[in-house]
Amino acid sequence: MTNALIIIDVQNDFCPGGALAVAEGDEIIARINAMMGDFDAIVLTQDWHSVGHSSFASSHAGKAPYELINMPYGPQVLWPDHCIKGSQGADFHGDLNSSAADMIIRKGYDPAIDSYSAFFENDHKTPTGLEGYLRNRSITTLTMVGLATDFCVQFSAVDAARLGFDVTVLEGACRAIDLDGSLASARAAMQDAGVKLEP
Ligand code: VGL
Ligand code: ZN
Repeated sequence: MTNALIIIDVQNDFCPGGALAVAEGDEIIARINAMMGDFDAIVLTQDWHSVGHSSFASSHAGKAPYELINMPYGPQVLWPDHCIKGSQGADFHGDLNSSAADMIIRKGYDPAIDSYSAFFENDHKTPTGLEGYLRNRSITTLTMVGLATDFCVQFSAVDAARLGFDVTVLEGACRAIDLDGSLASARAAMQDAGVKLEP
């Protein structure tokens, strides 16, 4: 068994003070740093959007953050502008031991489509390349932590389980946005997909 720790989007914009702050988002960092030594591979993901990205409410006249719209690939929550490539908000949080990463995968760089999952864009078809990287390294077992439980962690975990990886999400090392019950539905979707939820 070869295992990887997949650390989702521990970036300034998802931490307190950031553009799309997740409550207590920074409180998971010490635990994540401390567990890095238990894995054969460390993968960090980074939400990485262009200015004017289609997931931003500011790109749609008359729309406000957290409204839902229909995109060609399905429903899309509109977000405040966040994680603009190269910006300080898109940087990893300064307390995260990001130098331990073997691989950094960026997602959401196509202006026309959002990408919550580390494996596929939100059309559920266009791959990011992470699956190939993990298979080339004979990695079968994934532990996922990071931000946000109900968006990028959920989509990444469900895709990984569907691809046949053995997936555990450590909920205590994640924090949620929790929009209109999204945390409860994310937990149910992960369990239905065969993802193990542990504290
Ligand atoms: C995320 C909303 C928009 C996440 C990324 O990392 O969960 N959520 N972009
Ligand atoms: Zn985003």
